[in-house]
Amino acid sequence: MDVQFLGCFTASTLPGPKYPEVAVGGRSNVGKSSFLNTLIGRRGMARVSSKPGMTRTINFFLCGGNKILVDLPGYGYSKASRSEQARWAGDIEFYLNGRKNLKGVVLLGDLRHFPVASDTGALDWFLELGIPLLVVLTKADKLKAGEVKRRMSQISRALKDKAIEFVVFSAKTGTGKKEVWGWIEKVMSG
Ligand SMILES: Nc1nc2c(ncn2[C@@H]2O[C@H](COP(=O)(O)OP(=O)(O)OP(=O)(O)O)[C@@H](O)[C@H]2O)c(=O)[nH]1
Ligand SMILES: [Mg+2]
Repeated sequence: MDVQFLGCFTASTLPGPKYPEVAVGGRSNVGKSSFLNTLIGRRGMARVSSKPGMTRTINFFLCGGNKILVDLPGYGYSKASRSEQARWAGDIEFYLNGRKNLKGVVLLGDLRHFPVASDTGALDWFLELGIPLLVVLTKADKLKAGEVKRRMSQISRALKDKAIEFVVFSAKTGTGKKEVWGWIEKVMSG
């Protein structure tokens, strides 16, 4: 697939809506940028770091010439200054609340720990947007098959009431990539 990096933006520099968009949010260091790289099949397209707080702007990737995947800054990065954290939160809020061509949001969680408190907060926030939501549980490669199954049934019980869809994913092995693309295509064509 042809992928083009369109740039890093903040609330005041966001480009006008041109193509349908799906945004990827989640706490800092959970693996959002790695998730995007695996989806688009480009290792270094979105910058990844073992230290939290890597992505500090809203980053746009044009995929296949007709859809945009959006890498959001992570929340809960405690080492950033208060004012910087407030700016990110403001950027994310501005983007999510006002984007007419936003067709869906992906909330990334760590399969091992989901839902931590900040995930629950983000889940409610994203649900309130009233657009399709997919929970992606990443880093599945860090668990044994039996553990993955156990976590999946726990999480499925936790999400059942709200009828939230989820996919188990690994940026390392590509597990879940097909399902996620299926969901993206579905919400973007809707
Ligand atoms: N084993 C494994 N490691 C992963 C996976 N996804 C991400 N990582 C690692 O987790 C760390 C954080 O990944 P990033 O993709 O930078 O996380 P992020 O959510 O974009 O972080 P911020 O931009 O700081 O919010 C890196 O060291 C990645 O290599 C995965 O599926 N499996
Ligand atoms: Mg990132």
